[in-house]
Amino acid sequence: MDPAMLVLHSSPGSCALAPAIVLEEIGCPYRLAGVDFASGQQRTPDFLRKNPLGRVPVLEDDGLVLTEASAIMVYLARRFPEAKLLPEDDKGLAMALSFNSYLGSTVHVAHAHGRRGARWADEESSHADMRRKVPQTMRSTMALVEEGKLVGPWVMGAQYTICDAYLFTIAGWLEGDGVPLKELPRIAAHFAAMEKRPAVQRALAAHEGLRKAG
Ligand SMILES: N[C@@H](CCC(=O)N[C@@H](CS)C(=O)NCC(=O)O)C(=O)O
Repeated sequence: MDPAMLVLHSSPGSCALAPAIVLEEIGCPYRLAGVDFASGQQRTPDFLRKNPLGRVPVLEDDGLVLTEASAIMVYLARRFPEAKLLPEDDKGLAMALSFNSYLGSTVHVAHAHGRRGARWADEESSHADMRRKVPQTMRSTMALVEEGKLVGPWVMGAQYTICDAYLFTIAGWLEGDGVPLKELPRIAAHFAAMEKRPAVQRALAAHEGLRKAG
């Protein structure tokens, strides 16, 4: 393998789909390295050296080991500016970063309360309480996206950006979190438009390949 080749560590169904979509949109060569959650590969010493939190995504690029989906997407968009995946003006850039920060720090955390309650509490009764709350918090946090943050047709308006990859990834969790996508028609339309993009189809197929291999 070319040592300079980008490597994205990912797991099917995870937020690492978003940077995988960004890589596919850019069209640069990269390797998708599967992390098998079922066997606890994210907690092996080898993986913990890359991310001590034991989480995907992790991007490796020529000595750089980068965690956090939002940062990885910004890094990729700036490393490959010709793909035009970030607004160039200050206000547009700030709005894009604001949107992705909201998804990462608020919506993703609401989702994680469903399956990863042990991050925040020890008692099973606390985990059960957190799980019950997920449909409500996912609905209310995504309602803000539906009602204003998503400009349309893409998140930032006419320009397709890294925000679209992230929104698609998180919108894909809604049904499993007890929120029918049809209740959020603008997000549903965005989701359908994303599904038509060849880059999105390639990223999904690559993750399906990881699922079959795992
Ligand atoms: N804030 C991190 C969250 C990463 C995260 O929670 N990843 C999940 C998958 S979506 C994970 O690796 N979970 C494995 C575990 O908790 O064991 C980011 O945005 O990258």
